[in-house]
Amino acid sequence: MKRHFTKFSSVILSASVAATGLVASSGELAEVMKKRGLSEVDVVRAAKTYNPSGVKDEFVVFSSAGQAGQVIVYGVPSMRILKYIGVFTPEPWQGYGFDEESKKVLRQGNIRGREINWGDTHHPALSEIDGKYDGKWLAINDKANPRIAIIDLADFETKQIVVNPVFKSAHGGAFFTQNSDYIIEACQYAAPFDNNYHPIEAYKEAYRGGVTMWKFDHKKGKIQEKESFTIEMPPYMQDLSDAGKGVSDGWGFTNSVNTEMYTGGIEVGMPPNEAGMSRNDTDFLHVYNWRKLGELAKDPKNVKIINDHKVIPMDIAVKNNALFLIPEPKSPHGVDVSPDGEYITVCGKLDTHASVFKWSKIKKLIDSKEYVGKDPYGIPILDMKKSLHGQAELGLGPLHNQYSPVDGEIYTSLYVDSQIVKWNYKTLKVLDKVNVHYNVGHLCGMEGKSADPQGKYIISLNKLAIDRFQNVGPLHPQNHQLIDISGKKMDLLVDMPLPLGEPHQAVAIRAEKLHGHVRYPMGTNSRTDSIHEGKTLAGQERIERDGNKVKIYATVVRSHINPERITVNKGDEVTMYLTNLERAQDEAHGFTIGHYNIHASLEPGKTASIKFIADIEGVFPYYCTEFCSALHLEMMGYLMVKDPNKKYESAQKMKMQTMSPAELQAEYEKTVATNAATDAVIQSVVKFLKDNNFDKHKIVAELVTDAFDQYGQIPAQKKLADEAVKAGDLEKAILFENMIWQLMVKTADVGIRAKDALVRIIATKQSAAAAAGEKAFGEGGCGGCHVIGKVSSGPDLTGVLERHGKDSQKWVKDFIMSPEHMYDDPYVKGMIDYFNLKMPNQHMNEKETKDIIEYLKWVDENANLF
Ligand code: RUQ
Ligand code: CUA
Repeated sequence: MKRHFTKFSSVILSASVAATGLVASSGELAEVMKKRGLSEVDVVRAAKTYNPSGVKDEFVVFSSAGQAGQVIVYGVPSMRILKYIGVFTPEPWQGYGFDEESKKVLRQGNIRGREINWGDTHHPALSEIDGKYDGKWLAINDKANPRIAIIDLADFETKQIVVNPVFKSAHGGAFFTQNSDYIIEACQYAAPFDNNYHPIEAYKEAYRGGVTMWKFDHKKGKIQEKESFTIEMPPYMQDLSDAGKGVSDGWGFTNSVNTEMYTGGIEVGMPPNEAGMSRNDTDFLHVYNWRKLGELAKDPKNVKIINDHKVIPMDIAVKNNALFLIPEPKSPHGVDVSPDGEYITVCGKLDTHASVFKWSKIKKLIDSKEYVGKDPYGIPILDMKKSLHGQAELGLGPLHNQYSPVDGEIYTSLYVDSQIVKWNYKTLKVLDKVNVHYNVGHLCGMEGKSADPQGKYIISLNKLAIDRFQNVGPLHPQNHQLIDISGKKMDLLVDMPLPLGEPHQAVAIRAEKLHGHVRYPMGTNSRTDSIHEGKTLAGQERIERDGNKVKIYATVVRSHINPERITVNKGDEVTMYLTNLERAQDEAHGFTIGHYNIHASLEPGKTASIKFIADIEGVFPYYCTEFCSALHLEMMGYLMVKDPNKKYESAQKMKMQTMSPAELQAEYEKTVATNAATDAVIQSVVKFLKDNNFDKHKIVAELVTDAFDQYGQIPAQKKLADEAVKAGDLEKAILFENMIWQLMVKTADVGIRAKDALVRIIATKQSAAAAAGEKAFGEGGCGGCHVIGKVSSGPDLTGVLERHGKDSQKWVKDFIMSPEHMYDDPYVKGMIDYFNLKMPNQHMNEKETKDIIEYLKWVDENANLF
């Protein structure tokens, strides 16, 4: 056991001491380039996106996952995927939709009593303060089933889903207003607000479009449904929207695509929708004063209640000068407000132009009531020309815009041309174009739609990938392409396949604005952020029965689930509360019971519950689903479901051989001795840590806290072991002593990591050669026998450069490069006898050998630390 432990710690030590700083041999780069067919430009692009292991990204992107109803999180510039967040769709890894707490969130999304288990997510939006992203909340819409979800960026979990009470679809959302007072959600396909049947012939009278203003409590991160309202609008198919900011704060802007109010009917001999809906030269940009309407909505006189929800009728909005229309080129797509709020760019989609409207001009027309007419519903229309700053001819199929910190600089996606175009919305001049692959929809700048765009990159969210990736069948992944915009010309750096649905829109935030937790306060219901009724601490585990209702209060911690045996009657309603007692970062456990369609993810401190009717009889193993520790497979138990109406015959007991009392005593003593030896190792690490003031370094101090979490559990186990000895039950005592050893190993695991971190902090800096040597030492497997600072399966190497005479370095070099020639050297012979091992030829080349010697010099300089 002792031996095993030393090995174990040496593995940790050698793995974690391996440093960065490898120096490429001369010509290696050219060789790799040649082998892989890379040009110099390729290598520069690779270098711009490559993150060495452990290095984090500058920006974090939240991308819609389209039909998957989830959110994809990835980093820029590395384009590495970090997480999928379950939102409208069950997501088993996170237990989303499989534990009771998350089911409650998912079921908030039921519509008219019906469970809906997917979503067509389009537009994620980050919460804002003064128009700048604050990294607190993420909202995303579902177009198919008009809903909005709120994700908490403290733990990246979905906390709320609201259903739009009057819309039947919703595309133009989510968009936060500049201080996150409201979230805008525009309807897409016009439909009756009530839930009744209305013939399509009554389209103009009974079908409606609109914009819902969801009131948002920024502190709590919750939509307040009762304080939200919808602005009734004509059945024009309101589309993408944006909130005004700066000078235009308080106003909202929403495009539309079917002011023709065409309703198709191929089956009755009518031209298809696509022909009738794009007949007019212009559609309408809707301009509305949501702040004023929000005030009006507080007075019951001004609202109609439909499906228990406030709707402001069009005539009320018109009477209060809060709703206007401006013609815009037909069937437009994106509308995007500039960082200062003064310019509003509408993309033509079917028109080659982008139209730049100017807020001060619009405002002037509104203030002076200068209208060119009214639409059939009585809404005043402003003159298009007088509202426009100008138009720019960009190319075919302009869709969406993003901004950069350069004054007037804007980036627009061209769907038909498959290009990103950089231009200036003030001078209306096109500056550059770059080809993308293929057919771009949205594009994502770094905080590119906030009041504080960061520039640097644009991501092109392409609808088609065609030939870009390995063929994986007719359904292709999506293609996100990263473009460097820091130079005069745009430069496409890299492709990333996204295989989870069609990510319409993505938003990016500077990584340092995100402050995710690593653990919950003990016993937290993560979906409500309150202490869970089922919170269970160590020692409180229990099974409670009330008739046919069984409640189990369980805990999980490396590496056991408590309780380990649960017996219930067939038909019982079983609720199991599970609390993860861990405090250590990333020590999540998962929980499942076979056959019962159950899964929970238990991050440190979390309490989650599962509930089921035990309606099938039998024996069902349950276990932890995260490989959390060396004894992860042993982290299990049994659910036994028996039929109370059946008689079970007990099996005939087999006669098994058992240990003699003397053997038991010997094993007990051996176990205790192993523990004492292990504890001595721990104490030596503790001494080292204390001697070197570990508490001055936050990272080290945190690791030490984690280690002592484990160590602190030992006295209780020791007490149980000693009681068992007293009661004469050595069998049981051995098991408790084994448990103590488990806790010690976990302590040592983290403790040695702490020591290692401390050594790194206080040791002299390694030269590049020494670092390369350390790497060669680690990768060459030298650490398997040689542990720095210890005699292990081979001699300790501290001082090896001194102990072979004045030409020690040469001796070491020769020995590494061809040890078999020196097996007869008397010193080597002695060592072979002592360790019963021969140093093997590890086929190190000359450079590696030299580097290792440099590393050993560094070891000697810091010998006091090992
Ligand atoms: S959009 S089709 Cu944002 Cu371009 Cu949904
Ligand atoms: Cu806990 Cu595996």
